[in-house]
Amino acid sequence: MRYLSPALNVMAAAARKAGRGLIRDFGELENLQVSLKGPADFVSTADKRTENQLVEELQRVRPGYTFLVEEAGIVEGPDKSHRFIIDPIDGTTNFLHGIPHFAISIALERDGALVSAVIFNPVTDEMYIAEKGQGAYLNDKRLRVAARKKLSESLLATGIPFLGHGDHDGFSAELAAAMSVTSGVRRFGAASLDLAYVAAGRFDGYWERNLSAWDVAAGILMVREAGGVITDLDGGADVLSGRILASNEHLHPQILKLLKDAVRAAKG
Ligand code: LIP
Repeated sequence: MRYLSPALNVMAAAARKAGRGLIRDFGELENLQVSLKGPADFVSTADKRTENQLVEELQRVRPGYTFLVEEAGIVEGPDKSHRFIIDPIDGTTNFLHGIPHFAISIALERDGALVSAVIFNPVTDEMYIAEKGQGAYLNDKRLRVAARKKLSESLLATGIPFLGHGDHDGFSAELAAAMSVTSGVRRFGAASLDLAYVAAGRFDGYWERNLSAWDVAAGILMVREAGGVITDLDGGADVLSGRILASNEHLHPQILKLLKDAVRAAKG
């Protein structure tokens, strides 16, 4: 790992520490899956406990910073120029169902710009880090987005809207368009890891709507620092809006057009 700023160091250490607790909770879940009450309450407790632990840990080393976190929302600090954006368990539904694909996601903003990011999957022990201007890394390996230029050779990832969420017809049109011109579309269920996988060149592109800032903040920096392009679904800069498209510079305009045309055609 070539460069770890003091801030990134504390973020990675906090994620590793909280990850150990999540692994214990994930192990416990096996016993709860078969119980009548089910594991939902247990997971929501694990989610809150992990969030509290991360906030306490980071407040200790960076007193005064502001926080935007999934469960508690905004935790104001006197230092308004620094903000941590945290998802304690991204991929909660996977976690709940005993699927080992979830992550702790932590981003740091300075004066409104994303400057440091950590995405940690404690099950696979994959630690993704990025620092503005210093690149993105998976454990010790420098990350670079895939170089593919043709949609026909590309593997995309997305998020499927579910009960009570999102525009199901619009998404069906997008998916139909994407599956007919690419070599595949995946739905893995953790936005932060989808973005990390784009940064690592595993996925050639990823789009999703109805996300929250904590799902994507760390992943946005990861993709940028791996040389990728990330915009909202109008091609604009509002990437924390929760409607995002990440890819390389060759595929990004092609995917953007594909999705826009699909939605336009579906709306008639
Ligand atoms: C989830 C995402 C997932 C997305 C869900 C949800 P959570 O985050 O990462 O990929 O499809 O809508 O937002 O709720 O597990 O932190």
